[in-house]
Amino acid sequence: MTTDRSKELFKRAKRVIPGGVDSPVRAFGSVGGVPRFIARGKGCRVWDVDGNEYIDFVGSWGPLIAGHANPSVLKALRAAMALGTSFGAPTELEIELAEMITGALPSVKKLRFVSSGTEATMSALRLARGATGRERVLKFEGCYHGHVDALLLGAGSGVATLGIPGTPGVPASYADLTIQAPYNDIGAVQQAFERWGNEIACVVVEPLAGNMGCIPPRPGFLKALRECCDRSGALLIFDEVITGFRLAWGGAQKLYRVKPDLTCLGKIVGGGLPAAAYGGRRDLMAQIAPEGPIYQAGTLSGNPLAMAAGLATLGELAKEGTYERLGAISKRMAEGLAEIAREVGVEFTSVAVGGAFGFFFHPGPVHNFADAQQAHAGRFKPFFQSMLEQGIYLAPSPFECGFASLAHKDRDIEAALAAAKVAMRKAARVR
Ligand code: KE4
Repeated sequence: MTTDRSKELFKRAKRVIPGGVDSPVRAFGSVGGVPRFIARGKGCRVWDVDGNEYIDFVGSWGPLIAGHANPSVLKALRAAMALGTSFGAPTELEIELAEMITGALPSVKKLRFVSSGTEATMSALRLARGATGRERVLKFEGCYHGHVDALLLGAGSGVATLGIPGTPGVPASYADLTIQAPYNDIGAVQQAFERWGNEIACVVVEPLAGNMGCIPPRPGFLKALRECCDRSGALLIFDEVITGFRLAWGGAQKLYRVKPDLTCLGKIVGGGLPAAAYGGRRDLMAQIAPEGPIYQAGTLSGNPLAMAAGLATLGELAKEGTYERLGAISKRMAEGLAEIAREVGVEFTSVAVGGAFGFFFHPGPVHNFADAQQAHAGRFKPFFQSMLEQGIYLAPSPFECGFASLAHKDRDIEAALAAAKVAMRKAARVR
């Protein structure tokens, strides 16, 4: 496989864009080799600038659940573009998408569109602090909620501790207001509430963690968070930027039957264009300007092209049998990879929930970030590179998810598993 053009573009990009990429994970830092510059996509496949074809399990990190260049999405976009691209004024499209989302998620009575998941979580945090008059927030180690200062913390310590900045540029005073606990550790959460209960504005959680690999909530974990928040007057925020419309039509909150006070959405709701949203209880959303005093704004919020792409994508997902199909794809991938690992004799664990799947070179179980970090450090990279060489595009990090789409056919899954037979042997060579 030649990657000369990607190499050349990467060199050129690094002269004008930090690291040559517009988001760090795209630089292949944890897997090495040449990041592929993508020329085009169609269905579940993408082609790089050297003409190499890949079956894509990243789907732009989740949004392309209906597949690349989906005909319905393109048709909606063409119609919207013909009318203009942005007005900075209300349009009917944003009402239609808001009605569709609030119809799908009963806990979301009202919502506000923004342009990225980061904006959604940042705004939800400000709303929680403004509505409760409290300043502390509680998050979980290994959960990622976008590059929000208050949520970019350093590694946790296995118990609930006050955060330290996870990157230069975040003031210690911001991190100090954030408590971090291990995911799935309700004891640590209860200790945090015993110590800081009436200071905690909110708990923000990925109801299924997708940024430390794919780690589902343990039975009762989300319900226990709900109970801690109810007892203390803190708000429960579900960051469903990944899980929203991927795990079920009603998201993780439908699947796990726990009702948050606020929900953050992104990725799929924009159908591949920049759109995200935060929403929830009517009394909370009423506090957002101009209805209420808590300020939040955005030039391109509710952009009509993004609304059109989001509406068309959700329209595809609303069809009969969607989540059965997505679930079957993820399950086949997770089980197929595990079977291959067993045949090759490699310690491996995998999981599939709705349209998301993940795996670790780890005997399992993996319930939190500390477990995930115990995975074999040297096996993901050769596995990833071999899959890529064979035309299978996985997320270039062991701490991400695999994303199924409606465009993946059985033959695509079987091709990926055939490639995995070779890739797993490459991984097994690393002792
Ligand atoms: P954006 O600001 O990237 O649109 O969304 C931030 C975000 C918020 N919440 C969750 C649960 C997320 O997963 C994300 C972003 N996800 C990452 C990868 N898992 C996006 C890829 C990237 O950073 O380039």
